[in-house]
Amino acid sequence: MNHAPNLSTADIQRVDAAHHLHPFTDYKALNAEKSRVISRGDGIWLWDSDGNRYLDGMAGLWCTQIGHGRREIADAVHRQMTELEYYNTFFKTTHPAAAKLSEVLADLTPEGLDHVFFTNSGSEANDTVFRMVRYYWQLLGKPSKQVIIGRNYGYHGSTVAASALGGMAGMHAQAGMIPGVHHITPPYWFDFGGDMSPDEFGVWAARELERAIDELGEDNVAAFIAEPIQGAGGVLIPPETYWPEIRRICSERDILLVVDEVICGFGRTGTWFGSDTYDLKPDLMPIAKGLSSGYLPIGGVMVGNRVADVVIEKGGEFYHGFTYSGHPAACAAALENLRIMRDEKVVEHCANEAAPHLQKKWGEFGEHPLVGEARMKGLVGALELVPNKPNRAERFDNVGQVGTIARDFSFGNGLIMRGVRDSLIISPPLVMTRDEIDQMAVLIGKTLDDTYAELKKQGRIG
Ligand code: PXG
Repeated sequence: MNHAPNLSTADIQRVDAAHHLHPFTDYKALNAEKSRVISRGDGIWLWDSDGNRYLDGMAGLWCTQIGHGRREIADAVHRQMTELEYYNTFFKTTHPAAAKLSEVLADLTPEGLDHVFFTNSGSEANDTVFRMVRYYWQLLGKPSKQVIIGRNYGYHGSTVAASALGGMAGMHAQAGMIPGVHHITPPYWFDFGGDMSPDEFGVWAARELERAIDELGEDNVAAFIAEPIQGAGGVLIPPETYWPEIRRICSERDILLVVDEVICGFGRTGTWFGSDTYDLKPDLMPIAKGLSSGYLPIGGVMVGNRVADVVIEKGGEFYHGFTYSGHPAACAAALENLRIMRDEKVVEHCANEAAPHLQKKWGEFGEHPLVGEARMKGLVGALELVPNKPNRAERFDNVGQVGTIARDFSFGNGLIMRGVRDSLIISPPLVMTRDEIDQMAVLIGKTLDDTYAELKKQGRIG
């Protein structure tokens, strides 16, 4: 049912501009233009209120693994809402959907992650990490272990703790930093690799962690938090040497490994979790997004036995939780999403069909005169746009402008991609068919050509 049946596009834009403060938005700049009003979704397609169709190359916001408009999820949520629309999971209480989902997640996630703490978002999941990590070390009699090491360009959410764990300088500048968080260089060879080969750089970047632990003192370091592939930071795919070296360091040093699977989880990299792709053994694993394919808000922290045993056996009450932790309707949406993903072998489809097909196209885009690097893993990728190929050190002035120009051409061509600095990012639904990928590739090619022509016109490339 349309809840604004009598509103024209112009009416919606007007009331939106008057009253709605959007996330991550320059309000004056937005109000000088107009919001795009997205009003319908089906499969990989979205429609705006004027009937224009877009291919959703970002799967919503890195989350609609199964695509839009699956009736089964609406039906499952409807059933749950008519039976028990809400009850909490505090005070020795549970309900069937939360209990069942916790069992399914323990089964699906990497070995040893047998418990889940439910949240409503990835940000809350990372706030939960923050508290649980420090609580764990307190319970072990090591309260000095407080510092959590994250990475520049990392993204772990937008609450105060989650944004501090992330490495987005603009967010830190606006909110101030909280003490006890330290950031290291990310494994972003294209920007920071210098003269090193990707493999050499992967080891160097991993050893940043070792150097940071030495500098801060192992007795003060509680954990390292990282995304398997940094998503919002620009799809930074680490060299193959990075994660094995991080694993070595984490096993030699007395710190916890927190693997943020909010983007990489639920099939994005071609396995159920980025931790499967990179053979990681997380102590804590935040999840969200693809857990419900975004149909309702739900997240959580998978807690490994090392931490769970201490928190359960040694801890008293853990003073933490949200009114909607394990909300019944959200759990029902997640359960049905995971049923669809399993029954329809969505992850296998991604790994064996969709990702190899898109990766072939990606190889071709790497040849485009505007593209300095085309990287992809599973169904998440980036195209780095450069003014003077193959010189990877040379970048456009006013970082972000060219990425925005390209992103706007993409929208104009009916394809939603994201611009991050001067790269174009893609993270489409995992259910894309080969034919749909072919259609998407045509739009990406056109976007690159349009951007190239525009930059030539502006005299920004030779
Ligand atoms: N961890 C990771 C790895 C994320 O990508 C979060 C945590 C926070 O999740 P919530 O549900 O609190 O948003 C995220 C979220 C972007 C963009 O512009 C990325 C995210 C959110 C909003 C925008 O790429 N990722």
